[in-house]
Amino acid sequence: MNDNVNNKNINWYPGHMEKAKKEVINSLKLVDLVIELLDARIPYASANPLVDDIVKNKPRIKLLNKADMADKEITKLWIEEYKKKGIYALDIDSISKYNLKKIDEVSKLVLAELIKKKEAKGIKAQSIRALIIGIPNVGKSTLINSLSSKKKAKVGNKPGVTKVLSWLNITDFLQILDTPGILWPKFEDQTVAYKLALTGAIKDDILDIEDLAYKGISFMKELYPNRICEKYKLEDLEKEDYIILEDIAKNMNLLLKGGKPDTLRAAKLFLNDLRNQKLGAISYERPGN
Ligand SMILES: Nc1nc2c(ncn2[C@@H]2O[C@H](COP(=O)(O)OP(=O)(O)OP(=O)(O)O)[C@@H](O)[C@H]2O)c(=O)[nH]1
Ligand SMILES: [Mg+2]
Repeated sequence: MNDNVNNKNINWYPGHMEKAKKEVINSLKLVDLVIELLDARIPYASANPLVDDIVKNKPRIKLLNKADMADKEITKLWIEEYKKKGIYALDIDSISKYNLKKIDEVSKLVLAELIKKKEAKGIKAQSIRALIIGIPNVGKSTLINSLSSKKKAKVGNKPGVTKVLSWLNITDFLQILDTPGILWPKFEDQTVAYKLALTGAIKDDILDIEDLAYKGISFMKELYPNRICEKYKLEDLEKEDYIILEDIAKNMNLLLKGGKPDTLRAAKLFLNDLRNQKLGAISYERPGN
């Protein structure tokens, strides 16, 4: 399927993702552990529904990255929820390196059985091979770089930076396979698609920026109303989202010739603010809903 926007429905599953998915499946037999990297702001929407099928029974840990951009209290709830379900999970920040030291601990817990089996056969615990899987732009390459002492993997703040799979030696004991971000062929639930787009997993070229801004406004109205009111000097949120975007344009003095509100510029400003934490740390999802 090509990049497309059809009837405003968001879908992005270019050929390179299908190819990467096949390569990941082929590489699975080479690894001991799968690291599923999620976005702490959207732990549900950033979980690729294909992963269960792809990973099957391989030992797996879930890491909630970009925890610095999410609501700390809500992230805590997510971690508790995973714990209840017997899933090994950890919230991390790959830039400040928060909690990265604990990855080792959690990996060892999940790999304990494998290590025991190897030791029983007289094989000393040798290097562990892990594969990192996640949606585009979630921070896979950044995490790998932060775990290793040198910068090794290419990173960038747009989806689709890593194009090929590559092995990276993290320490003498750990090798990690970096993979390109993978989405899935169809977003059954467009709310999931909007959350992915708002957090930067879908490239902007295929998105209707104003439409996306309406969705962002709608989330903020529901979750953090005071923050948008303060930031854009809004007094009344009991309006249609497109009117609120016009109000943002007016209050921020973004006007077209003739004085009409420049809603495209307002949408870009708002999305930038949302994505760059100018509206604070945001959790778009809570466990259980
Ligand atoms: N605030 C914050 N930003 C992060 C974190 N981890 C990564 N980033 C940023 O997210 C952007 C994407 O990082 P990459 O490491 O290139 O993401 P990726 O998952 O490898 O992306 P693809 O290769 O495109 O699939 C970069 O701008 C990083 O600086 C984090 O924990 N917190
Ligand atoms: Mg990458």
